[in-house]
Amino acid sequence: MAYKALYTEAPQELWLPGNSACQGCGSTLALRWVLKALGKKTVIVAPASCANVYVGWWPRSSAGVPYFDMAFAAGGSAASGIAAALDYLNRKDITVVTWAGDGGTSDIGIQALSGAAERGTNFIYICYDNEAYMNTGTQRSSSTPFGAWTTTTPFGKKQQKKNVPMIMAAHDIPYVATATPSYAKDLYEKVKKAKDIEGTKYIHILAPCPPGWRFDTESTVEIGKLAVETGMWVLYEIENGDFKLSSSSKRLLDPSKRKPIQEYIRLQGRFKDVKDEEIQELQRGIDKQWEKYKKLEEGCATF
Ligand SMILES: Cc1ncc(C[n+]2csc(CCOP(=O)(O)OP(=O)(O)O)c2C)c(N)n1
Ligand code: SF4
Ligand SMILES: [Mg+2]
Repeated sequence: MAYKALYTEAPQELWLPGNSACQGCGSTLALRWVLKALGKKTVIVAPASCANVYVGWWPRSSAGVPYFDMAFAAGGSAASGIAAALDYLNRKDITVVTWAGDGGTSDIGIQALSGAAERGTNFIYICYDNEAYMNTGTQRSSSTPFGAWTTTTPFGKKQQKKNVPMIMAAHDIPYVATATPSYAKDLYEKVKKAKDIEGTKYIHILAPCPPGWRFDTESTVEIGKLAVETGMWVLYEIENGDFKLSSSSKRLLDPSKRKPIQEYIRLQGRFKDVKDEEIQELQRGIDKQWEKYKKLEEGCATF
């Protein structure tokens, strides 16, 4: 029912069908909801990634809004230039969005993002996180989770996932949030909220990727749900420094309420060779994050 109301509230489709994304792409599913939340007066900057490919070529592009393919490192800086130009023209009605992958955010683009946040650039930076460099054939990024196979981690990644939303929270920007398209209403509402806030907003979206994670294309939404239900992916918002777990994650503060992470990883070929001790290490990293979130939720810690 909630979804019916959501479709009624936001019937406009600004991400068009027939695009060249893989079947079951979590990134384009998220982008569809992001554009429903933002509306037509939106400009997108997309650094090198799958997002440059699935948008297609003008005049047959799938984006119903202006969409700039950008150099890999320049997501934050190119958006800063567009935001400055719109500010000069006094066009406060247009929302500038960077739509970047995890490689373009957590690795090569982090300096431009950090600079834009430090300047207080008025834009929304959204990272769609498919946890590897998918456009170039699944190389690891600093956002790839511990234990996951990629072509550059053939025996599983040996490092834990970098926590970019927390890095952005430390920039003291007015809004940081996490999301996943499996919880579309939550995603839609967070983007809508970000639209009305002045300054730099950062949203990090977990975007399941069937070919890169090696799961069946019809399981995208289920995989995203399991990421949240097992505590692998935590949904929250940070508004002016106040940390708040979103309802689907808040009920998991008690670890006994979380599903075993095996339920999430067993559906994905990228984890098929993980050993028991590696699953324990993955779990240890997740538990450590949750301890931090618990303290933040209770107001006993700051960024
Ligand atoms: C400076 C530079 N180095 C490498 C590339 C090649 N390249 C294009 S997209 C890409 C991967 C992007 O990964 P990510 O940001 O995670 O987005 P995804 O492809 O997963 O959607 C790479 C390495 C490039 N375009 N520019
Ligand atoms: S590789 Fe993954 S993120 Fe890229 S288009 Fe395909 S499903 Fe989407
Ligand atoms: Mg990626």
